[in-house]
This record gives sequence, structure tokens and C-alpha cells, in this order.
Amino acid sequence: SVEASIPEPQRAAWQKFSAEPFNTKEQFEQEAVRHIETTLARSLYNCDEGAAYGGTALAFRDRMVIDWNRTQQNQTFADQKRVYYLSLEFLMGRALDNAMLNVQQKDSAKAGLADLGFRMEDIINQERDAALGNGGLGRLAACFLDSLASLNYPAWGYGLRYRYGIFKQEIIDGYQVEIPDYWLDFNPWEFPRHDVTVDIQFFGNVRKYVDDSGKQVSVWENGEIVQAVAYDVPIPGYATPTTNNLRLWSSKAASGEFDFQKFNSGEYESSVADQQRAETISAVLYPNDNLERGKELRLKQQYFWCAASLFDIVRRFKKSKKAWKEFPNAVAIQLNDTHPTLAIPELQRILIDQEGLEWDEAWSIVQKTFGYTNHTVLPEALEKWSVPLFQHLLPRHLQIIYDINLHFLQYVERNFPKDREMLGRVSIIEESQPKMVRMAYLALIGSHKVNGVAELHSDLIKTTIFKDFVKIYGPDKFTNVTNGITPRRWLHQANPRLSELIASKLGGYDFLKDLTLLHKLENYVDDKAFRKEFQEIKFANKVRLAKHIKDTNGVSVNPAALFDIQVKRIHEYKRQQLNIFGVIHRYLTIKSMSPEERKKLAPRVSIFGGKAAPGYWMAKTIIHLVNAVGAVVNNDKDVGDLLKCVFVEDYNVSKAEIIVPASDISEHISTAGTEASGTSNMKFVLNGGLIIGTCDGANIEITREIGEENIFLFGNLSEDVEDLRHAHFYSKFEFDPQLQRVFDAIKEGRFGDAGQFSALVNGIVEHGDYYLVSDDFKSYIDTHTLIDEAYKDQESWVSKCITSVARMGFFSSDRCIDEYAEMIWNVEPLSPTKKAKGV
Ligand code: IMP
Ligand code: B1N
Repeated sequence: SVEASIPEPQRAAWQKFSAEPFNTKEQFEQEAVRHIETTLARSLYNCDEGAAYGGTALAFRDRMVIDWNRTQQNQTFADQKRVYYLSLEFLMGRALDNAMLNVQQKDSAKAGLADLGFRMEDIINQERDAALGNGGLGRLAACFLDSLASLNYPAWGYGLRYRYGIFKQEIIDGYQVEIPDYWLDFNPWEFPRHDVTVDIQFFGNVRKYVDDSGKQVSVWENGEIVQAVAYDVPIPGYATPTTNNLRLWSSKAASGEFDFQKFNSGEYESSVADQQRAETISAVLYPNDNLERGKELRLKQQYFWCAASLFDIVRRFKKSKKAWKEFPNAVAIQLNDTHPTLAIPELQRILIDQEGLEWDEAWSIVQKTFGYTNHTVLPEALEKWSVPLFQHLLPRHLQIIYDINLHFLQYVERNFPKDREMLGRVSIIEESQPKMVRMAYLALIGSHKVNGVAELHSDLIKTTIFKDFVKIYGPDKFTNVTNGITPRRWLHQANPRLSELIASKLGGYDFLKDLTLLHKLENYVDDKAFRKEFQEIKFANKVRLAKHIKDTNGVSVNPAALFDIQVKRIHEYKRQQLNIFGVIHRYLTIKSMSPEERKKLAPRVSIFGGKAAPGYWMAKTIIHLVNAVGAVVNNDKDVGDLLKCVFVEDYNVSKAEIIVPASDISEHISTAGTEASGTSNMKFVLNGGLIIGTCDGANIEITREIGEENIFLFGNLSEDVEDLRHAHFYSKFEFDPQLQRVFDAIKEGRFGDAGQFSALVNGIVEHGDYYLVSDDFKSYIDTHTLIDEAYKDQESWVSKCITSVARMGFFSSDRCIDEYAEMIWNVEPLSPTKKAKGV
């Protein structure tokens, strides 16, 4: 170890002055004021909320860094197996509140800030979201990091440091407008590591020769080099000193600032252009969710990030001086969908081209190292890269992929000699024009385990996209790990009063570490005082959301109305169109009622939120329709408080923290078999809301856990989807008259020019209704009628809500991470030994 070589006087000086974490209000104030005065160069007289946020964040950062350094050192010494979670997206949201909670110093900070004249909540709201993700897949990665640290697993995340995260959404005249999210001008949570850089090659050619020992050698050369620079983000665990690392790579020109020769010869612009081209790689997050468009820059991002991460992981392994065959005992790499699949041929390339291992030995190491999580079966989201593009950008990797494929197909041929057709079906290379590399097959073949993210989805991948592979490898290669969410952010932070109420009954906050303890709440379902407070908390959360809606949309909504919420990415498969058609149906029904009938109705607020991919025209049309309907309904005197329809702009993690605790009902209504899991469904139920949903993704397991009497399920089942789709083309299908009435209202122009919405309506009426909106409409509407009735019986409603919360323990991401650790990674937690000062 390095320590032994450090002379005693240095060691003593270091130990005397090495930092100690603050633990009191006064110590916090001292640290915050010092940072405001010196790091931020502000004074008492110009310390605004922004500066107070900066000082607070830096004080907490210092505190976390002490634990972080110790954790990293401890993990290095312990030399246990580590997990590396590779994800192109980490949708972290804000960090300060989470840091204060996890290091358990929120009270000191709150009191300290009050002394300095600030309200904690205002300071927390100063922070910008770290929005390096699109939706569920990226937020799952963030929940996993929280659980990995909280459970003391030695684990690192690896991702890209995008200069622009997901765009900010503005709604102008009812349309989505995208604003770039330049979020890095003040980010106290990252540490640039200008000493940790990796040169990444693109393009070039492969030279083959036979060396002195008669061995075939391949050299990838004459490429263009781009430099990867590491930025580290500390990830604190909850109520543990374990603080893991998220390493994000940023791209820059390898030749330094710019090419001086070009500069001196007057080609200033082109010298700067090279630099800009390099920086483009990590410039922007692709804003697509469940869609891959095969763009060259995206493939460059993927290789840049995989190659830098693999280099770093291999470098760390080599420090241990172990034999290569030990690599899978030291390293587990999880591929978050197929986006990091290039890590597979990259590790194979390192092992055979650079480390001189034989193919078979290298390949066995590769397969043992990787695990692959599939998050979607939607055909438009399955990654395929054109062979010519690959050949151009990554010539050596294409050769390796061909070799992997050759070995694999020979294996298949030996084992299934009678099924010649199978070879074409399972080949990594699709024989199309141009040929394509099927990344999901490569990921599966290069991994030892493949998992789906909810039971139904894990079953579906075995019967659809990977059917042949179940025959080839047997069923044991496939497993399920149902998604989960971190209760720290999604219960305690988002809903502090509910968390406090639960803690008061359960005798403390242990449930934040073991969510199954919530089951004890069932004892309080009939407890009058508990029920009352539970209801008051829900009401207060609705008041808070109503205020947000008033402030941002100018619409007044009644917090006593039933809040019906659908917030998620806008996508046809998620069927926000079904929801808005339901709202129109409700509106038309109200309009046709007498004043007496109207009095019996339960008032509703339909709340939508979510971003559409900038190029996804149909999704943007859905947003426009929601706003057009809102403009009519919200201003109709006949309707008044009975129905409001609002679109909350710029849905993101910190807005979710306000919205999720405020639902009575939330909607998870994807066409059966299309939503792999969903995770917001879990968040809403954990916060005491009920859900309306299809038999899809994790809805099915939520139903199993909370009981079918506590959820509103509707619609066709996934096993019937194919036949129904088929029937749309072969039998003239009669529309539900209620849906017809909705379409007629749109066509009459009651929500503005009908032409704007014709593609949306015609997709259903004329073009096959791929997402089965017409098939599920009646059952959807009828179920909402049941919801109206159920909500009127508040006593039974509250019982359902409390019972559901009590039964949600299974959906903690802590459970999920323990399952990955045991079934896929074979890693153990590492107990965080508190080290002496300065060691
Ligand atoms: P890496 O594994 O070399 O990337 O180092 C990551 C972090 O682990 C470093 O910043 C240190 O905090 C810690 N670490 C790595 N090697 C040593 C060591 O030899 N002694 C103490 N700490 C180390
Ligand atoms: O992953 C989530 C699931 O809960 C959701 O059901 C699922 O839709 C989501 C390509 C994706 N699957 N695939 C993506 C995202 C970006 C991209 O470029 C695909 N996202 C999901 C967590 O398991």
C-alpha cells in the first residue's frame, strides 16, 4: 500500500489537520459561511438564496467527500468483487436534499439556515435538476445508485457527462417548445479529474500480421483520437458512511486546446472546429425514450463511454496484479439495456489484441463478466446499427463481432443441425440491405444472465424476441428482477409528513432501510386518528400541487376534487390519447346533464404531464389536444369545478416530487404487453394514491401485493393483443358509440381546428388502431365510473389507500439490488469501517 511509504512527519501533519465531518448546527453554519465568503466571494450584504444554496451545498459536499475518500480507500484495500453499472442515462434530480437526508444532518442545516435568515425549502428549490435521462430507465439507474450505496455494495456507476441534459419543455399556445438545458454553470456535486483521462480511437483501419511466434495479430491504427476526461459525483448511502462513485465522461480534443500549427498558419476556424467536433460527443443527451434512430453521433457516444469505462475498470483490475482468469471474480458489469453493448467486443478486443489472450479464454472471461438487462420489447426501441457505419467508425470491433457471431452460429449449428432456418433468425447480423448488427443479440450472447424488469415482461422476452435463445441456452440464462424505487427520495423526501406519520406508528425510520416493515401499518387501517391524519396529509399535498398549477398554468383547481394524474413520457403505447378521449367523454356527458344530475357528480381534476421526443409528431399532437381540451373545459361555465383539465409543463424529477404525493388516482394504462415495468405506478401507490391500470408491467405484481380490491384494472390482456390487432384489418370493426361521440366532437371543431387532430383520430379509425384504444375504451370509461362511485365512499377509499401503502414493501429498489447481487453479480456488501482521522 502507498501509506507505508509516507514519512512520519508528513503523516502527523496530515492527521492533525485532516477534515472532520460537521455534526452540529454551529459547525454547519461555520462551514456554510466560510464557503459563501471565500469559495463564492459573497458577503453578508449580497448573500441571496442562490449563494446560500451554494454555501450549503459546498458544506455538505465537503462532509460527503470525507466519507467518499474513506469508502474508496476501504473498497480498494478490501479488494472484493465490485459492481459497475453502465448506463447512458442517470436521471438524478436534485442532490442537496438527498445528501442532507442520507448523511442525516438535515436538522442541523435547517436550524443553521434559519439563523442565517433562510428557509430550508427555498434553498432546496434553488438547485437545478441533474436531468441526464429521459424517463424510467434513467431514473431506475439513479434509484439503483442510491440503493447500492445504502446497502454498502462496492459499486460504481459509469455514464456520460452531457453538457445539455433533457430539454426544458415550455408550452406555448398549447404546443411543446424545447429549450436547451445548459445545467453545468454551477454544479457543486462534480469533481473534474483532469488526471484521469483516456484516449479513445475512432475510424482508421486494421492491420494484420503474423508475429515471431506465428500468432495472428491485429492492430487498429491511423484513427482519430478523442480524449475522455472523468468527472466524479459522490453518491452517499442512507444512514451509512458508504459513499460510492458515479463517474461521468466528458469529451475533448486530444491535441489539447487546439491545433497550434493550423492556428499559426491562419486556419484558426478549422483548428477550433476540430476541438468542437470532439466536444460534440458528450454535448447532448438524445431526447428519445423507447426509440432508437441509428444516428452516427449516438454510436460515437456509446463507444466513447464504453471504451473509457472499460479502460478504467481494466486499469483498476491490473493494479491488483491478479491473473486474468480472476477478472470475473473481481468485476461484475451490468448493461443497462443494449446502449452499452459495445463494452462486450471492447473487452474482448482488450484481452486478445492488447493483453494477448487466446480467443476462447478471453471470451469466457467476457461472458462471465457481463449481465444484460432488457427494458423493452417495442421493435422501434431495439437497437440495430448498420454494418457500413460500424465498418467506418469501429472497423476492429466489427471484425470481432463477426468472429463472435461465427463461433456462436457454429455452436447453434452443432446443437440444432435440423433447424437451418434458425441460423438466420439468431444471427447477430441481419441480412438486410444494408446489413445490420442486432445489439440485443450481441448483448445476450456476451452475457451470463439476461433479465427483464417485471414478471410479465421477463416472460414475454422469452416467448417473443429471445424465443430461439431460450432453446439454445436453456431457460436458466434468463431471469426476472422486478424494478423498484428508493423509499428515501420517493417517500421520505417527497412526502415528509407521511413518512413522519409512518415513523410515529412504527417507532422510527427503520422502514426507510427495510420497506417491508410497512406491513405493520395494517394495524392502523381502522385507527380513527391515523386515518384522519393520513387524509389531512393527502389533502395538504393536493393543496401544494393546486398552488403549483395556479402559479404555472393560471388555472384554479379545487383540492377537494378527485385528482386524476398521468405523468410520464408522452408515447402512443402509454396511451395518453385514451385518457384525453376519456376526459372529452366526461365533458360531453356533463354538458348533456341536467343541473340536478350534475350535483351528484364527483368533481375531477385531470392532470397530465410529460415530454414528447422533439421529432415525435404524434406525441406532440397529443399534448396539443390535452391543452386544447383544457382551454375549452376550464372556461365552460356549465362545467365549473366538476371538471378541470391541465397540462403541467416541464415534468421532471423535482416536479414529480410534488405531483406524486398529490394523486387520488394515477393512470398506468399502456396497451397490455408494451410497458416493460413502469416505476411511477409504484411511487404513486407508496404515497397513498390508488391506480387505474391495464394488466401490464409491474401493475400485475402491484395487484398481487396490494390485493385486487385495491386497484382499478381494465382492458384486454397481453395474450389477446395480437388477435385484436389482426381483427382490425380483417373485420370492419364497429366503434363503441361513446368513442364515436368523442371523435365527432373533435371533428366538429369543438376543441379548435379539427385538422390539427385528424392524424390522431385517423390512426384509430382508419389505420388499424395499433394500440387498441377502441378495444379498451368502454372498459376504461366504465372503470372510471366505478372510481367515481368508490371515491364518494371516503371511508372505504381511505382504507384502500392505507392498506396499499402497507403492502408496498416489495417495491423498494433495495430488494431489487439484493436480487441482482445474489442472482446476477455474485457480490457481497462491504461493511464500512470507520477509519481513524487522516488514514
Ligand atoms: P482507482 O481505483 O485507482 O480509480 O481509485 C479510486 C479511488 O480509490 C482513489 O481516488 C482513492 O480514493 C482510492 N484508492 C485507490 N487506490 C488506493 C490506494 O492504493 N490506497 C488508498 N486508496 C486508494
Ligand atoms: O424502462 C423502465 C421501465 O419501467 C419502462 O417500462 C420502460 O419503458 C423503460 C431507448 C429506453 N425501456 N426502454 C427505454 C429509453 C431510452 C432509449 O434511448 C429505450 N426505457 C424503458 C425501467 O425499467
